[in-house]
Parts: sequence; C-alpha cells; structure tokens
Amino acid sequence: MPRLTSKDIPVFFHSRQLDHRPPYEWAGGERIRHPETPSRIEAIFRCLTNEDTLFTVRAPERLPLSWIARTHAPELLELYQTAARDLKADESLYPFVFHRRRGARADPSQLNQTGAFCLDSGTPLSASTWDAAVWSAACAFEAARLVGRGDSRLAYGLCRPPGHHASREQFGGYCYLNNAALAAKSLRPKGKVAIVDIDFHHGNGTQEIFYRDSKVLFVSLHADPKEFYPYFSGYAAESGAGPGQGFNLNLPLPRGCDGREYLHVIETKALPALRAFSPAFLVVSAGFDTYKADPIGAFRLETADYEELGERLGHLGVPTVVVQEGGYYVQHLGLNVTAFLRGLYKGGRNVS
Ligand code: Q9C
Ligand code: ZN
Repeated sequence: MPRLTSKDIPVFFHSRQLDHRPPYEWAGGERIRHPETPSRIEAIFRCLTNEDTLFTVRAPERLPLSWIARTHAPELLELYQTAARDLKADESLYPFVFHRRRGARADPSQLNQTGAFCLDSGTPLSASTWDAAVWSAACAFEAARLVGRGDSRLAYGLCRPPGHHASREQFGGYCYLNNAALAAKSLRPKGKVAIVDIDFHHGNGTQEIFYRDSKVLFVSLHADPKEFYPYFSGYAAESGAGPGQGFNLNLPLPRGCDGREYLHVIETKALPALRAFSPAFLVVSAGFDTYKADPIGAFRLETADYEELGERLGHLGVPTVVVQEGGYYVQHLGLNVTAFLRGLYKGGRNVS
C-alpha cells in the first residue's frame, strides 16, 4: 500500500460492486428502466482516475459479517444470503406483498416472505445483490478506518449499491446495507460522529438507525417527503427520541430548489447545528440527484455548487468520510463528485 501524502484522497472501490444489475423498477404502475446502474460508478471511477493528482483508488478488504451485524438485523442478512443461494443467475425478485412487521415474524429462508423486509417495488434482489452490497459497505468501512486511525483527513467510499434508505431491518430505495451507518458505527467508539446527508431523498434508514443516539447527529437536506420518496419520513418535526432527542435535524426543501437556496440552508441551518455538536468525525452521505439534470430528482444544483458545498463542509475542519449515495445523470456524475471532493479538500486545507 502506497504511503499517503497530503495530496492523496484515498478512494475505495471493488469491481464486484458492478455485478448487481437491477433491470427495472415499478413507478406509477409502469415498468421503467432502473436508474441505479453499474455505469454510475464506472463513470465516477473514470473521472477520479483521470484526475491523477488528487485521488488514489484501491480495493477494500472484504468486510466480516460480524461488522455488518452491528448495524443490521440477522434476519435481513439471512434473507440476502437466501437470495444469493436460491435465485437463478438472471432472476430478479420484486415482492408484491408487503407488510408492516410490528413484531410479526417473517422467515428469511423463504423468499416468498421478502415483502416483510422490503420497503418498495424499486429494489429487487438478485443472486449477486448480497456480494455487491457487502463490497459496497466495505468501501465505506475502509474509508472510515483510514480516517478513524488519523491516516487521512478525508476519504471516499465509491459505494454502490447506495445505502441511506436501508434501515436495521428493511431494504428499499435501491439500498440494501446502510454504508454511511456502518462507517459512523465504526467511528463512534472514538468520538462523536455527525452524518450530513445531501442526497435528494431523505435518508430514512440512517435516521432510524441513530434516532435514539445522542453520540451521532443526523442532519439531512432533502426534497419534501410530502411529494417525494420516501414519503413517510424526512419531516422537520422528526427530531430524535429518548436520549437522541435533539440529535436529528431534517431540512426539507421545495421542488426546484437551486444552489443559492441550498447553500443558504447549509449556511444558516446545517452548519450551525454541526458546529454546536462539535463532532470528532464527519460522515457525508453524498448523493448527486440534486443535480439540475437528474432524471429522478427535482432540484437545480450545478456542478460549481458541489464544489462550494464541499468547501463549506471542509471549513468545519473535521476528519471526513464521504460515502457515495444517489445521483443518476451518469454523464455528469463523475464531474459532480470530483467537484465536491475537491471542495472538501480545499476547504479542509484552509482550516488547520
Ligand atoms: N421513478 C437513492 O437515491 N423511487 N434512492 C423513485 C422514481 C425511489 C432513490 C421513483 C427513489 C430512491 C439512493
Ligand atoms: Zn437519492
């Protein structure tokens, strides 16, 4: 492993993440081509490796099951492994009977009961899903490990499938394992962790995992859930529970939100909350479906806004792990990711 210089932003990626290929999703009664494609991370990978002065890409080590089990229910992990064993190579499983678990039991060795573990009809299981999700989680975990050890002030997990919609017990929103939550969990013994979620959609899974936790602050900017996925969470009134009361901050934004408006909310709401919390580590759930051309988002951010956003977060001067979430305009995805990471790097340099 090459020694890190101050110029390196370590990036973690594994080619097995490409094997998960959801063919379509159900949206408005229609079968549409699935936006969460392997080409997304191929595009980011290409862009990062062309910028040879800033990034060093390497493969993570495989993440032990025991680490994943600190964040996810054993039944959910068993279901993924059942799918890996029982589905044919070209098969995708979309549940069509869902139920609210509320203590009800479901059998994770029966794929017919997948609906008990799943939130929506856009997130199929295939035989390759489990492996791809584990490698994706490993990318976040290794990035967190470097930052946690103090070996780097900034690291990026080129995660895919994404993670922030996956809760302890359920998958959905194209997400299977909550990569950001795994990263935060691994850092938490070393100090308080703030998670900032800038994906277009509310990170319901991450919120749920840390909802009662006062050592992990969750701050999320996202589209108003009245109108957009995940519909049932992301409202401003959700502020944490029990000991975690006051450590969850939802900042829903209106359709059409542009960079000015977005950065204003960052400046006036998100950053003050982050500074007041004074975390030892920052985890960014970095989605780029806020981009003006995104096919499923409805905001209007531009590439330069991501650099600005990165710089402002970088000014916090907190060691930072960036985890890739959404972003579906593949043509400019790599550009936007690079702009954001460059901003974080520049912003962080001007602090210490
Ligand atoms: N046809 C992430 O960005 N369905 N997930 C939207 C649009 C779910 C997005 C329907 C969107 C989930 C990680
Ligand atoms: Zn999203």
